[in-house]
Amino acid sequence: MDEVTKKRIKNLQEGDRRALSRVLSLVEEQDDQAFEILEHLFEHTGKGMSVGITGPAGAGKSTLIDQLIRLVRKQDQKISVLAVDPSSPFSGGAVLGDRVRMQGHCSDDGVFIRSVGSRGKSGGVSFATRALLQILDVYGSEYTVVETVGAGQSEVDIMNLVDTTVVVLTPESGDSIQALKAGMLEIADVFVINKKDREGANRVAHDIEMMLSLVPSESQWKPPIILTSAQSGEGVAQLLEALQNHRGYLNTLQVDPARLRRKRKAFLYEMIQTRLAGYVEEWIDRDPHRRKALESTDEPNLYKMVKEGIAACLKS
Ligand SMILES: Nc1nc2c(ncn2[C@@H]2O[C@H](COP(=O)(O)OP(=O)(O)O)[C@@H](O)[C@H]2O)c(=O)[nH]1
Ligand SMILES: [Mg+2]
Repeated sequence: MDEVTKKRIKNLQEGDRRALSRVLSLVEEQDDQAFEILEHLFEHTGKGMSVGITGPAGAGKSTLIDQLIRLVRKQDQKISVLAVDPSSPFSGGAVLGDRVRMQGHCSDDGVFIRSVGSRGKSGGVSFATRALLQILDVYGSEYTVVETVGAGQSEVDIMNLVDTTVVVLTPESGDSIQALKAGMLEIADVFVINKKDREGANRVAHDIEMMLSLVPSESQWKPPIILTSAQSGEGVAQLLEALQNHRGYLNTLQVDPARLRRKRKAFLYEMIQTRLAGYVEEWIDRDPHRRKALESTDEPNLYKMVKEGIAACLKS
C-alpha cells in the first residue's frame, strides 16, 4: 500500500471528512486501490452500530430517520444514512424527497447522507452497502442507518448486513399483516408503529404481539413494539433507547471466531465478484459492437462472444 493510501486511511480513522469523500469515490469508481483499502479496513470496523429501517413506502421511515438524526446530534454523536433507492444506479441519483426532507442537516459535519441504487451495474447493492457501512464505521459514525422500502429479497439481503433491523408499520390498512407475511416478522429486532396520532396504532401493536407469541423463538431478545409519531417526534427517544438495548444485547452474545472468519470470507468473495464484474463491463464497453450484440435478441454468436470476453477478463 502506498504512503498516500496509508495516510488517507489514517485520516479517515480520525474522522476527516475529506478522506471520507475520497475513499467513498474510490469505492464507487471501483478503483483498484479501493479494494485494497476495504480489505485493510475490515479489521478496524465494529465500533459503530448499523441499523436497517424498512417497511412500506409512506410509513414514515424518512421522517423518523430525520428525528433520529436530531436526537443523536443532540448527544453529539455522528450519524449516517444510506437510502437504498431501487431506481437509481449505484453512484447516481438522489432520493429527492428524502434529500429535501433531511436537508436541514446538510451543513452539519456529524451527519452524512447518501443514496445507494439497488440496481448497480456490477456487484449489486449488497457489496456497495457493505463497503459503505465499513467505511462509515471506521470514519466514526456511531449510527449508520440504512433505509429500504418494502419486503423484497434485496431488502432482506440488505438487512443481513446490519446489526439491528427496525420494521416500521402504520395503523393504516392491512399493510402490517401483509408486510409480516412477507418475512418481516423474522427479520425485525424492533417494531415501530408510526403515525400513532392516527386511529388504530394500538390494534396493530396488539396484532404483532399476537403473531410474535405464535412463533417459537430461541432468542433471548424479544422485539419491542414502539409507538411513534415521527412528525411530532413522539416516541423517537424510546426508539433510540431500544436500538441501544439491542446493541447491548448483541454485545452479550459470544463473538464466534468462526463466524467472523466466515464474514470476512464472504466479504472477500463479494469483492472478487464485484471486481470481475467490473472487468467484464470494461471489456464490453471497449467495443460498441459488444454491447449491441448483448442487447440484441438475434445475435447468433453470443455465447462464443461471452466466452471470449470471460477469457479476456481472466487474463487481465
Ligand atoms: N400523521 C402522520 N404523518 C406522518 C408521520 N410520519 C410521517 N408522516 C407523513 O407520511 C408521509 C410519508 O413519510 P415518509 O417519511 O416519506 O415515508 P417513507 O416512505 O416511509 O420514508 C409524509 O407525508 C409524512 O409527513 C406521523 O407520525 N403521523
Ligand atoms: Mg423514505
